[in-house]
Amino acid sequence: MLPAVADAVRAARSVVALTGAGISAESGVPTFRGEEGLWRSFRPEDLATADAFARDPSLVWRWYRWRRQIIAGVRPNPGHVALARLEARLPRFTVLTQNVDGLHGLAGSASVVELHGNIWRARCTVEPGRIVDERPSGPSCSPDSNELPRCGCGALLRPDIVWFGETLDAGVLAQAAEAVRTCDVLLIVGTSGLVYPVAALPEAARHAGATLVEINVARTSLTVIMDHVLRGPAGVVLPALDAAV
Ligand code: BJW
Repeated sequence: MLPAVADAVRAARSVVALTGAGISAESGVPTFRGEEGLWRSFRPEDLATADAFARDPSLVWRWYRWRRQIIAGVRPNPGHVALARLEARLPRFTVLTQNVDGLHGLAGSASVVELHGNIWRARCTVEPGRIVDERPSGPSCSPDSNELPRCGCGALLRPDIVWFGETLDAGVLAQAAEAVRTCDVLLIVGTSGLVYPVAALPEAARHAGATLVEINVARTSLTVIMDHVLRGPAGVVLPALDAAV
């Protein structure tokens, strides 16, 4: 199976990697679903919706500060690095990631589209165009802080993350749709494929004639439409693929 995937990647004019929480699991970032996923201990409707933020912004910010602390302490793993290495060698390679941890960029990937935002950015609740970069340091990273971060205009800041019931940035979604429509190979790495509209991208790629490859430790809702399945941890499978291409 790996040699066939390597052949397809080598021959491709354009490759896209669609990644999810599973690629960062080996770095120590918790996934959302599954045995040890965040949604086992936290209810998404209490933390990851605009209603939850309106009800209790302190609770939501505490949760994000806790996650920022975890992410501040981790490094990209061999899976992230393998994607960056493939990008450096192939004619066109794009990472579409649902992850908000920024680890693809840290690993050296240059062409990265962050579909669900970035945990290190906050944005104004009144003027959404005002974005504040809050990289590790300062009170916004300490989970003990109850301080609510504010924009220069005085309004509350919120995490620049796409919550349930919110639409993805139209430009970002259009970029993703174009990338999958024009790719020859789509690598689908460490995602359960349950969250829309991102979960519809593999079908769009298939419709446009791409070869679909799933890299995951477990079967997912997308497995049934795959051309190839590489079962195993992304931190092992992706370096093996990089070596074989
Ligand atoms: C490994 C591994 C290793 C582990 N190696 N693999 C139908 C159509 C359109 C929309 C909807 C619809 N039905 C419902 C909706 C609404 C909703 C939705 O999709 N709900 C579903 C849950 C049913 N979607 C939305 O609300 C989206 N907006 C939208 O659709 O706007 C239009 C609209 C507006 C109003 C009403 C209706 C429509 C927005 C979704 C935003 C999602 N945001 C989140 C979290 C925000 C909080 C935060 O991060 O701080 O994004 S949800 C969460 O799930 C996070 C992730 O990016 C996303 C995807 O999760 P992912 O990455 O797949 O992780 P897991 O944990 O699910 O899976 C991990 C995988 O890794 C597993 O498969 C493991 O096996 C694997 N793995 N270790 C390889 N080492």
